[in-house]
Amino acid sequence: MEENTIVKKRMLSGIQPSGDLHLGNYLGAIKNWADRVNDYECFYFMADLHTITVRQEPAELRKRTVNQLAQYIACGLDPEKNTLFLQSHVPAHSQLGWVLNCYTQFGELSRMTQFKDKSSKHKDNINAGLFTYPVLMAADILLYQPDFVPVGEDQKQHVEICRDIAQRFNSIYGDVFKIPEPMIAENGARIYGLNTPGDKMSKSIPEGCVFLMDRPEDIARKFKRAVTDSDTENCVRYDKVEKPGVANLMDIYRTVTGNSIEEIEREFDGKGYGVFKPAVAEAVIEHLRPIREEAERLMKDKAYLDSVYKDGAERASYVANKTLRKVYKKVGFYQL
Ligand code: ATP
Ligand code: LTN
Repeated sequence: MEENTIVKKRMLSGIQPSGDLHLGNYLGAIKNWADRVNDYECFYFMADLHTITVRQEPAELRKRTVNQLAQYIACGLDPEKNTLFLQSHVPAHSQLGWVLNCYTQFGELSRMTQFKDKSSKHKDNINAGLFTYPVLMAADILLYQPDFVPVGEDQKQHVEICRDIAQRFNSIYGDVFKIPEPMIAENGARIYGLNTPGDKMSKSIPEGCVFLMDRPEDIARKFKRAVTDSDTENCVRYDKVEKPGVANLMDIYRTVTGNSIEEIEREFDGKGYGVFKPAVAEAVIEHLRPIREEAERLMKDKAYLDSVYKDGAERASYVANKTLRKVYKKVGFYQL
């Protein structure tokens, strides 16, 4: 065990419990985490501190935070092999976040696309937390000294600013932080909405969004209404520019079946969308069925989920506090 901890590279990532998990989160992030569990030492957390940059209903947030853990585990993140924890249970995130705020420039935060997006969507609540969100995210990452941060493409910019902050800090105080690399999935890095092939699949457009806990009939209905393309070709061919809707369905199909694009084109040669769309729906339904069933079972076992969070917080705090102590010492905080 001790030996593995030294040899294995470390990964860390998080998802906000701000909505129900969907196929985009699963294929873009969680599935890749689960696939790598034996090769890396993994830390995964629910970023609840981040969720309040946008107003949340407290009871809902509390409920989702526990349910999301059940869904992580059901997706294959075994708590025995991964450290699964809740961000707010490890105070070091907020503590390092404050320090790093003082090593981050206003100008670089102003360039973050997520800030620009979210502040234009929530004009009545452009709070300081929304602006400094990438700094807290940098703290989340740097506390654990990971080699890789597996995220969807939309988060790449945040991992890059984290690297900049870490390099700046290291250049003043020596090698305090490991400089992490973003790890973007080859397949599934960006899953588009089923009815909006120009925009990423997102919980804010529920009709084109397949949630992990959706019932099979809802999944079937959403795929039935999926946008294919505006031409009359009716041919299953991978062309992201001319046929983004079809390419998106093919991307989904290939990630859940493991078949290559060529195999998929061959499988549906001459068959058209009328056959293709239900086949994708069926593959997704069958892929998600055991996940949903296991998550439903786990959600009823609150004592178990609490014990996972408790154990995870202890393990995470041990690693995080070590980094935080080093940072406090370096910047000159008086130690007892
Ligand atoms: P929203 O639905 O409001 O856009 P979100 O679902 O993107 O939010 P996040 O917490 O921002 O939720 O995302 C969690 C992880 O899932 C991140 O690593 C993100 O890159 C990835 N992800 C989210 N949506 C997609 C998508 N459509 N395709 C691929 N990866 C995605
Ligand atoms: N910003 C991410 C969630 C997140 C995260 C992190 C991801 C918060 N802290 C640290 C990776 C590493 C998002 O919105 N998806």
